[in-house]
Amino acid sequence: MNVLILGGDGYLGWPTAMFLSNLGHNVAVIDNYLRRSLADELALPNLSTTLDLEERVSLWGKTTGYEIKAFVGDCCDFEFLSDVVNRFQPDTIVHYAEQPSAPYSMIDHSAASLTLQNNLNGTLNLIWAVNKYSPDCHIIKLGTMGEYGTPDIDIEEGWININHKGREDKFLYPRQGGSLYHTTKIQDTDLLWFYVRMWGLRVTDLMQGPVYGCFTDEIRMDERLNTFFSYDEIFGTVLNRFIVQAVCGYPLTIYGKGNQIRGYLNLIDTINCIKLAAENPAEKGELRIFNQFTETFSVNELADKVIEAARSIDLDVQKKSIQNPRNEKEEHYYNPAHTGLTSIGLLPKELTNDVIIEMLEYAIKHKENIIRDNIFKGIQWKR
Ligand code: USQ
Repeated sequence: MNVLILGGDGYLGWPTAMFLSNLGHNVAVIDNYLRRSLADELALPNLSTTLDLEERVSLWGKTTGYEIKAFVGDCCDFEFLSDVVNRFQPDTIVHYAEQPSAPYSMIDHSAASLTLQNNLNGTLNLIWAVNKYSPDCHIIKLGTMGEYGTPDIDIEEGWININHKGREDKFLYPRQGGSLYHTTKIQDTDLLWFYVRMWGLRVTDLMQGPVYGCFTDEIRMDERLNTFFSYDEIFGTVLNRFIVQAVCGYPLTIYGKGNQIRGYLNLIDTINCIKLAAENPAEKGELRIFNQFTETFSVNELADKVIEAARSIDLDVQKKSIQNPRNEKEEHYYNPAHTGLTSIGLLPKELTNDVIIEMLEYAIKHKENIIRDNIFKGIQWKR
């Protein structure tokens, strides 16, 4: 397949590009380095240095003999995106090219505006470029479990049948995002659903939970092929943050009561889910939705797992509840369905002691790069 990855320089985009390339697909990536420049502006470096896209594809070529084409440019530039879609003629487009951080979207008006404009215009441009130049192409869009929020009823896989006054119809499951970032993902889903109905596009929307991890088979080939590993309050997901906190003796930052439950998955499962979705495309005129996570944990459960694994390598780790900078429920019901991806072949990788220890060892190796002041700044979501 010709696979075009939007946001191919990111935490998930780059490992996905290598994985699909290594399977023999013809892969091209687009990125405008937004994620790197936001982190640079806020002085929030990764745990370890990462090559830029051009260096990455060059090293990938030397390591494997496979070519990944890199286009540096902005998906919000319609002419640029259309030109790449027209020239590359993708069978599948994986759309990661969004401002990916919920905390970033809550910093101030300018961050909110950037998030809204970047995420929605990029998705709109993609839809128009595909419809004009590659209408059979399968769009795989990264959504988020956070689109559903934490309702007091079971979360279905994208859709819900509603029986109202004796009549029944199927609707998108109700959405209620917990941050502006999550709200832009809801709006993405609405845009895609509108154009699926209007123009018969072929779309898979993946409702992904927080991802953890830093290794894939391809990264193991040469550590310079690594992906971002963020541990700061803005760009780090919670388990990656806890790993770094554990190795630098910073008490694990439990926000509030720590009973917030989310559906988590390993980076390896993310790239497998993309592969499975690409190999089993949605039908034309279908918006297919999968809930993309493998296990649910509360924040306290995650912290306890890190503490236990750390103890086995003689690291003494504490956890500490701090006032929650976010505006979220700290006690809630959470029972989301997630059978779609396993039904097309996903074999979930569990969060075992060994997985945590491998991440701890990676963080220990790069311990000298940890900037403790970046771990928690307490950016308030309430105004
Ligand atoms: N949390 C803590 N302590 C911390 C950091 C986070 O208790 O130091 C808590 C948060 O309050 C939240 C949970 O851990 O309840 C998860 O937080 P997170 O930062 O790992 O995840 P989130 O901000 O929701 O966003 C991440 C990704 C985003 C993706 C989303 C999936 O950055 O791109 O869409 O996970 S989900 O959360 O299911 O919406």
